Amino acid sequence: MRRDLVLLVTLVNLFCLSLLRSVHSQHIAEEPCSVQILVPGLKGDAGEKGEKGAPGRPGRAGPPGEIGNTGLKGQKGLIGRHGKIGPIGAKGEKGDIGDAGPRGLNGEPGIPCECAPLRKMIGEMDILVAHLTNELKFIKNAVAGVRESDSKIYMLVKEEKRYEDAEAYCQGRGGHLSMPKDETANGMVASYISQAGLNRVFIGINDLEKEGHFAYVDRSAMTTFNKWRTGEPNNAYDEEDCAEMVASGGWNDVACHITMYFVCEFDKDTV
Ligand code: GN1
Ligand code: CA
Ligand code: CA
Repeated sequence: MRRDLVLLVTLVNLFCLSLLRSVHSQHIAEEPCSVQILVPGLKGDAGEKGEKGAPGRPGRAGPPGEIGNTGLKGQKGLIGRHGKIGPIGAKGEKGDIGDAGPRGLNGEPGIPCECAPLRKMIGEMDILVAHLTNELKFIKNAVAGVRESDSKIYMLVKEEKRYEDAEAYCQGRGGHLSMPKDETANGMVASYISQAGLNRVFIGINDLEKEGHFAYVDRSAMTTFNKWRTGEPNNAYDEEDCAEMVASGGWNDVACHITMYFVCEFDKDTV
């Protein structure tokens, strides 16, 4: 500090000296400044303790603290508002049948009648209906086409029957299963079945009365004419007592219990 003061005084003296030189050149008589050398005195006694100062300014904001622990789960919220109505769902499966409803009121009393005669009449009508149904089939077969020779009418029946039932069917209409007794008659029946696209039909020949002795179904004797296929009749399996015609016109003995279509014949005289 003291050295600073000495430096200051020296600077002031230099300043005055330069100022004097300037004034002298302008002929001014007065001295423009006087210099006093100031020297610091001795250090005084310690002063009384000052009053407490005003509070300092707030410090700078500290760095952010670490992330705290997860807080406790909050309380359950209030019930939300109703959502919008959803789209119409797919149709469900049909449910089970419901329980039977309560029993209805009793009906009006019926009209008294004698039921036995009515039941009998209904039974007779049923038989009549069955008969008419069969006749209708017969007519359909006839309309489908019959074959005629000079003396006979042949009719193919496309209903599968056993031999005896087939013969009963033909007899029921005044005829028999067809009994070809010459080449012409046999050829007519053969072409009839082959044109119908069939392979076999029952014809009216059997050895039911005596094994190995074939006769026509009307019991007329088989004379010279026959159309047995080679090796027939053979009574195969010891059970063949009836006869079929195949599409070629040949005959074969077969079991009577099998079923197949058949051909009836009717005498023109009796039809
Ligand atoms: C047939 O079933 P199978 O083939 O032994 C026929 C017999 C004939 C035989 C000729 C129901 O017997 O009548 O004699 O072929 N049986 C039937 O081979 O058509
Ligand atoms: Ca036989
Ligand atoms: Ca046979």
